[in-house]
Amino acid sequence: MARTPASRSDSNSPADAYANRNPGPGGETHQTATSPDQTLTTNQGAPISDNQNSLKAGARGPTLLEDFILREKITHFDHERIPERIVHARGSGAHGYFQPYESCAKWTKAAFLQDPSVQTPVFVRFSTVAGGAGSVDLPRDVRGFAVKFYTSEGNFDLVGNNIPVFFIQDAMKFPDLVHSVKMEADRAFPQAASAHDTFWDFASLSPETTHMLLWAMSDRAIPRSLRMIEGFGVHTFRFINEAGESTFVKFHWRPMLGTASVLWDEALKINGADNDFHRRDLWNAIDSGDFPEWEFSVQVFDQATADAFEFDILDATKLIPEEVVPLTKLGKMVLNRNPDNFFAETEQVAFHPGHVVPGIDFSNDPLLQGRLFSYTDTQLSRLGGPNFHEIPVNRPQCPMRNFQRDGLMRMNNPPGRANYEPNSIAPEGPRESPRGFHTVADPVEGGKVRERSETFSDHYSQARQFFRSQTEPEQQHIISAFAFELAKVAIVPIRQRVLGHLHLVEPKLGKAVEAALGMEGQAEQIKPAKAPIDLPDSPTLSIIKKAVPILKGRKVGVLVTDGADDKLLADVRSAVEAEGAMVELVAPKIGGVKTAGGKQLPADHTISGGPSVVFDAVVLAVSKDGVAALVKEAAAVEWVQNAFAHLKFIGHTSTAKPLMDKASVVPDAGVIAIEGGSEGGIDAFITGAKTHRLWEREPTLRTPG
Ligand code: HDD
Repeated sequence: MARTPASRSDSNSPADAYANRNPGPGGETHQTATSPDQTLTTNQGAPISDNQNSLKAGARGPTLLEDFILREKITHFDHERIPERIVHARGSGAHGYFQPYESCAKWTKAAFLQDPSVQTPVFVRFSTVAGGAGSVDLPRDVRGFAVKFYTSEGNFDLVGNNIPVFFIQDAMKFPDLVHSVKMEADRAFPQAASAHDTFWDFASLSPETTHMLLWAMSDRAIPRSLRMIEGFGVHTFRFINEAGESTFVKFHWRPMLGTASVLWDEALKINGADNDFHRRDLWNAIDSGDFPEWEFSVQVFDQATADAFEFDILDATKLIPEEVVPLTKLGKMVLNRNPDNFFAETEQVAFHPGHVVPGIDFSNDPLLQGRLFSYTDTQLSRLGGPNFHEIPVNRPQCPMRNFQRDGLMRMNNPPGRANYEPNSIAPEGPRESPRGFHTVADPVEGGKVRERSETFSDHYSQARQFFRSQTEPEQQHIISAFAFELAKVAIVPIRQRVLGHLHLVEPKLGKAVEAALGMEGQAEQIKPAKAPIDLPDSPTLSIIKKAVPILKGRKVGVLVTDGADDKLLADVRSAVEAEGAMVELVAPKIGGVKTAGGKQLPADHTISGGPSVVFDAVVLAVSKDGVAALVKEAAAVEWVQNAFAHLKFIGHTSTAKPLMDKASVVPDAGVIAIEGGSEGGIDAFITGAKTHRLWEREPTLRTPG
């Protein structure tokens, strides 16, 4: 499992790259070079004899317009890009499957939730929201979590996020929200950042954003790995069973590796060290057979529960605490195959909350209702026409037949005269079926109004509940995040308005952010539409409170020099790998080091190329001679300094002491001598590393701001 990045890229041999590994959902083959004849051809299939030189009038003469091979190649290249998604432009995809634990027939007739022996193929795309396609992986941002289930009764797209609530309550506000958070209109910066005037201007003038802002300023918005994020359908949906009975449902994904985040200072540095940090992590995990998994869970509730709830279940800025309606686990999703081609699959995949199947239906949530229009509309311009459902990654993997015809880029070739229905000339069909999709006959009444329901008007109570439910370190991070973002807001009254909202959420929060900004007493007085109420704490809203000790899926960086102890290195590696984690060696030179036993060990990274921010825990396995050079090396000192500042567990040899002293490492429970003795040892290091961070260290190192 512990394959090095070098060995991974070696596996991308031309033979692999050309292998026709993706026959497409319909089993059709795509043109590849797997045929015995490897001849390079044009798109029309004409063989090419020279792919290096254009056709010229004489070796030094002008290029001829006649060169159809050159023109085809350049024309195709000129059109290789399509408009990037207006939001969620940067994404990473993977294939896998979903399998239910047992039949969910009592709630839903959805075909993929009936039989525990049936695996339903899925394609998942994770994304950041605000940044462009080439932006960094670790901005402070919401993560998209979109799953396409290729069920036997059509595609079901669960187009969610890693945060269970949303910024706005009505789709009417989505363009404003997105305009405000993306690069500012005149200057085209900042890229992939909410820390600027326009976002906070909009947010502070839209009190409904408050609850989501608390989540966005929490560690949820800087995940350690896409394999460690939760996912939420956000809206209330409906399950419908065979009897036509409807229940409300909220969808949840829970990562089997636990939910985990990085620290903000670490996120900033990771973006510099490896701006593909999440994309690479997901790809490498799947490539090495360490398949990420999530449990699919639901909160199912009836009308009586909905009526008793303090908030409106149609309001996407509210969640239902797990303590109120517990989660029921329905099954597991495993991602076990990387895309063959990023563009064909991850870029062209078209999700849509309106892609539902019999057994699943919508609620009247006005945000969801607006989304039902937006997603098809955006694919029309993004993918160029109405036939995007024929692109292999979007195609259903069940029979798909109707009388829709033609249009740009039509791929299938329907035979016959019958392109209408009813018809008598094609008795073989297709025809309507009682099994077909039936919308719940939910009664509707009322005048045509442009109004926000009064039941949507409490914007602070759940934000308060979220803040109060966090541990002390998590609260400090939220305070710091607000201070960081607002410090980038140049227009002072905007800052003051935000502070006013924070006071309504929780005076402790408002005051702490004021203090961190050096703006004591400057909050604007804001009159809430509805006074907040105190709700019971919900411990499941905290990442730290529900953290489980686990090292699986993590990476331990081992700093080595010439003369490193062979046995110690081998013992560290086997202890880490026994936990399902991975070791990578960091050395002064990429050629590696010569161990005390005379063995040449290749390195995975140089010190500046593999800074400690990309690891979950570190080991300093340096020799006495080796350390003398490292203390004079700024990158090595910073490597150790950062590991300590980011609260990581540090295992070390006694010979590493000069380097730790130079890096101002103060001995604490997270600094562990791995050579053993009465305390410490590799086991103690592993036990500590499984808890990921020594939170007690943090107050000794930083104050909010
Ligand atoms: Fe959206 C993409 C999730 C509200 C309009 N959205 C998009 C993606 C995700 C979400 C994960 C990326 C899908 C992919 O990977 O291709 N969006 C959400 C969630 C929302 C939400 C969880 C609130 C609960 N979105 C929302 C609203 C609108 C849109 C209210 C418009 C009225 N979203 C879009 C879009 C996108 C999109 C513009 C851009 C690219 C795409 O659809 O395919 O149509």
